[in-house]
Amino acid sequence: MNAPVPSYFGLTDPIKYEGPSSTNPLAYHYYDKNRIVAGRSMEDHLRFAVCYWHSFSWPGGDPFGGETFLRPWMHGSDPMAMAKAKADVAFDLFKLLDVPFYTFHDADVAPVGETINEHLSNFAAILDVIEAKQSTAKAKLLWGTANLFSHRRFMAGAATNPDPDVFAFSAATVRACLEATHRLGGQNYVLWGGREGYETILNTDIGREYQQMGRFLSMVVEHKHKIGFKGPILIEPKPREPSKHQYDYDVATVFGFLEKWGLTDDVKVNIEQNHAILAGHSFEHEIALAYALGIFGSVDLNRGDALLGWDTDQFAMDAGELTLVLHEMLKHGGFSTGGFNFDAKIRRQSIDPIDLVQAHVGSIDIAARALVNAEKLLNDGVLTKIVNDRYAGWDSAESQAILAGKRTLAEVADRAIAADLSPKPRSGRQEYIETLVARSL
Ligand code: XLS
Ligand code: NI
Ligand code: NI
Repeated sequence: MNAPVPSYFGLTDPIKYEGPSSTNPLAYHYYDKNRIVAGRSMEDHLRFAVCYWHSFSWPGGDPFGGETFLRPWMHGSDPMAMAKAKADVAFDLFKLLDVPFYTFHDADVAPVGETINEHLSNFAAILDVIEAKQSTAKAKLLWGTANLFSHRRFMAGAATNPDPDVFAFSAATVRACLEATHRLGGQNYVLWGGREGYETILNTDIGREYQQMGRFLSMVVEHKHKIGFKGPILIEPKPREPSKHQYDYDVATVFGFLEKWGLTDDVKVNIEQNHAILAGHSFEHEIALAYALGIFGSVDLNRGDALLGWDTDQFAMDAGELTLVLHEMLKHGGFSTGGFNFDAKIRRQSIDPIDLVQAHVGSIDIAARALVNAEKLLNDGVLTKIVNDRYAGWDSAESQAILAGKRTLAEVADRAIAADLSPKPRSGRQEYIETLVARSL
């Protein structure tokens, strides 16, 4: 399979905005990229990225059956030619969707090598191809990352592997991917902990593994400064799958780890909806907490299935959930270097080329609609007022003195006793607030 396949999707013109009354399923009904919402264009707010792995490298398999998609670029005898054909299709989709960004792992774009030198030379060759394509494309790199989990050498982890040779192999891979990201002008660099975790305590020394992981991350940050890469390193929390105990469980866990290693200035989080719910949290909880802790970075936009306990990575289509997420984001000014990356895969029965286009168009549209809803909620100010009123007591001079460390426990206690306090419970008004949100959708 050598020939490029620019017409794979059967479309030539980029998807256009046609407005809410359009009946064209392949048009944007809400995503009007130049429309200004809360002071920024929709395109600049939402910063959509198409991911390489699910969209171009995943064949549609599940534990019971193999590929269903039969992508032409995944069949052939020359892996380099196949990688080039894949890049043609990928940049074709970026253009059709008219998105500003894309994302990849080394293993998505180039053939995986057996030795580190073979691996790096494959990657270097494809990097030239990608760089040339990007130079004439609108889509730029939102983030790059390394796949340190698919090959069997990583079955016991990468940085946390009991074998230091795997640690070194991983270091060589991450250095190459970080430098490639820098060369392509990528805005962030992502580390998902893949197999940084364990299956059974019977063969595991957690103390060593944490230390290895901390040192690895610190080395990545040191190298980022050395080469002058300005973007943040992003850790992507995930609680389970593939390993039973994943060390980057959720935003709170990652924050504790970053604090221990003194890395909160350089490392932020890439939050994924499906990972949030696998951790027993909501999407908006993880977003709000990351902002509160000062480590919000980027978002992998997808959704899990409420009835399935694994990472189904479906395309996000829930306007209600996205409205809450975007409301949290707008309160804090939204993305800086991050964006909404479609870490999402179409279902394995969606075998027509156009299904890949439709999935992105639908999810882009719903996120755009949610952005408008969120702006309205924010401008109405009702939710902000409810929360501000609820905490108003903490704005007093005395309360602020407590928080600033100017009062002791005894002083606060004595004041309570002197005033003979008897706090009056107040309604949380949850159903009223839920009604306001539901009516706005
Ligand atoms: C897997 C992760 C992965 C990261 C990048 O569950 O979401 O896709 O986003 O390695
Ligand atoms: Ni992800
Ligand atoms: Ni996922």
